[in-house]
Amino acid sequence: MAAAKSFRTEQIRNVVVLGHGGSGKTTLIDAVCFAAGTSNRKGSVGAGTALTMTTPEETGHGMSMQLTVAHAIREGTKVNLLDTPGYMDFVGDATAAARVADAALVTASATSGVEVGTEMVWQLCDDRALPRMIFVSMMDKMHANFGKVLNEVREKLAPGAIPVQIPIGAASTFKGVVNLLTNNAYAYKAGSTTGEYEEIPIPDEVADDVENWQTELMETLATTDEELLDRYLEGEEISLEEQLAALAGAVAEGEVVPVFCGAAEQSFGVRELTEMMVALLPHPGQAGEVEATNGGGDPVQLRAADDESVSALVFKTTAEPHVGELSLFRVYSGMIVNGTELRNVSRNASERINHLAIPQARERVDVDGLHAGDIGVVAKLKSTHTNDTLSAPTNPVTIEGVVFPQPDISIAVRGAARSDEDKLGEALGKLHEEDPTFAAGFNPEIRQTIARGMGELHLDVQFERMKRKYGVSVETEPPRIAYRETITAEAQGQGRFKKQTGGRGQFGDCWVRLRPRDRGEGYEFISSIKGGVIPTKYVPSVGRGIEEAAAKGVVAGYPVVDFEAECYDGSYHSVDSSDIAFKVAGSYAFRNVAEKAKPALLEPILEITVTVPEEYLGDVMGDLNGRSARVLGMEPLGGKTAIMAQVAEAELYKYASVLRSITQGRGYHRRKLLGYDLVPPMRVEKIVAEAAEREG
Ligand SMILES: Nc1nc2c(ncn2[C@@H]2O[C@H](COP(=O)(O)OP(=O)(O)OP(=O)(O)O)[C@@H](O)[C@H]2O)c(=O)[nH]1
Ligand SMILES: [Mg+2]
Repeated sequence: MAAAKSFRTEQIRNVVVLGHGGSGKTTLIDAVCFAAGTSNRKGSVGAGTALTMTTPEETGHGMSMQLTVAHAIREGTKVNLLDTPGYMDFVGDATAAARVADAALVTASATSGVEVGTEMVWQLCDDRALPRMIFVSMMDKMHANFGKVLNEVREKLAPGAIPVQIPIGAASTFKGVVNLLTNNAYAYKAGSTTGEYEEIPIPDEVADDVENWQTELMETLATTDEELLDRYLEGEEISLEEQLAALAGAVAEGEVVPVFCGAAEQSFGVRELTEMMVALLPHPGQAGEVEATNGGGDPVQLRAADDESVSALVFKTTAEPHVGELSLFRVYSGMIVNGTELRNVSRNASERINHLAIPQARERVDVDGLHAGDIGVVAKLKSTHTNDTLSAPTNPVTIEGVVFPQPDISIAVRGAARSDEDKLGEALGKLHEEDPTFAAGFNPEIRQTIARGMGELHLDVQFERMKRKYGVSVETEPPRIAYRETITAEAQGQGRFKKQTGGRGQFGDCWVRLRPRDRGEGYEFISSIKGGVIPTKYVPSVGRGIEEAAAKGVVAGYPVVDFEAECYDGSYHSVDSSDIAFKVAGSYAFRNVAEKAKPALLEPILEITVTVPEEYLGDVMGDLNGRSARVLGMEPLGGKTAIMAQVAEAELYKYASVLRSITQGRGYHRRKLLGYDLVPPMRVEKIVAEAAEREG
């Protein structure tokens, strides 16, 4: 694409588009950009051609899976639209997009209204105090009901929601809207892909509604400003400009949430929506200052103005074959021009910014410069990662990064073939680079590579990506549990090591008593050797031998913990004894005695905090019971209930997914290791059998 002119701060809007999965975000952005002429085809989600669906995984699954930035230009103002996935597994990218936007457009479908995901994204906006507007989408769908959705919005999300447009007709009779501010009615031209319309007289069927809503809207606006209120009460005319200014002010304060409607698939309503985003949402310079830390560690405020020193936050990194790595960033202060050298404080590196561009989904549109507040994209930065700050070398600052949610679903992975296994570590690292809510690492205790993500679909899609982009195929299995072993009775016995080879032999002999200790007390070695039956210098070697042997227990090969070993007798040879010989003798003693000391399996016990809305409490408790959890208590927590419980890790496989489905995605849990406890007898056999199978 040809180089675009750059956009001044006042000509920029950064709008994150959020909503429940399938509520029409991607279709809307496609239609908005096509109608604005910044996209050259009218795409569709179903055909995999929508502007902001850029990866085969997204087109394959028919849903957005990562944040994608596109822009529309209306009368010289560029509206950056950050498309986000609605499906909760991909909430990491929605969080990142909300972090760098100055306002939000929340979609709710005219048939499904406010859903779980709508409430979740509303919370994301609340966290950032984002000004927002609502688009009631899919007005053309069967059973579309604007009034019902509006009521739900007012009840569940925002009492201050108020329509600025109301629809004319619904479902198959949906044909246009009335703008309550201008008092104009528009009928869309059927078959127009760019949202063309003609002005019509206000139809009788909506006349009453128009009047009622107009009164409410005017009263709401009047109460935002005393002077406006006086004039309104005196029956004075209030101009459209004044109304828009009052509304924009109330939106910025979060007092009013204007509601719009349309049918993006037919491009109905998209032009006006774009105009209203320009008129009602703040530009970066109005969006408030952002706190950062300067080189000396002191807080500084960043202001979206060109005359400030440059700072920008990288909020997303993508890597596609043949394109390479791309970094999306938001300029928080100052202006970036092509060729600028910027400092990356966290990596202690410099980056030269060449081929500066603004993102249009998968395309990059070259620009000479980016003004304060804009969103840009550059390729092939050397050392910069997501959440790094780039700033002027003379005035380095660090902006607090996106706080990504912690991945809490784990699965073990291994390369499907030897060649996959070799490349696995690197590929997993690259996936993490692109998506901080995905992480993986080798756990030496259970000898598995564990991948963690936000949900099962999230993990599946990561493995699809890994295969497509890096040619690495994996097989998955449940993560193993890090069992331990202990002894439950006192026992004693001998460990004797004697070896005669050619010249000098090896000799060590010890008598050892093992005693159980309480949970968490660990291993202790004591010596009660008297009369030098084992020379003092060799005694610690017995202890080390026992400790090393205890790394592999006699029940199922797991580390043995919480016991005491007393070395109380033994013998030595003046020539053949050595440290190593006594170490071996110690290990023999351990193997021999542990068998007699009633060895037992221990399993990790976790303390979990499960947070759920009241209405799911019964179901969640029932499920916890089924997992033999010990409930310790309950506490109210901001409209929800937190349940504290102890439960064996083995009972928690896929718990996050189960909890999500019981609570329609609203419950979550945190876990931490509490300690170890004996495995109930009924489960021991299976664990032993599995261990034997693994050992081959
Ligand atoms: N009839 C009708 N269908 C629509 C309209 N807008 C979107 N759809 C359809 O609804 C489905 C979901 O739309 P998307 O645009 O993918 O929704 P989304 O919010 O981006 O979904 P996620 O990315 O999964 O969060 C697709 O099949 C669209 O074709 C509309 O205005 N009218
Ligand atoms: Mg989408």
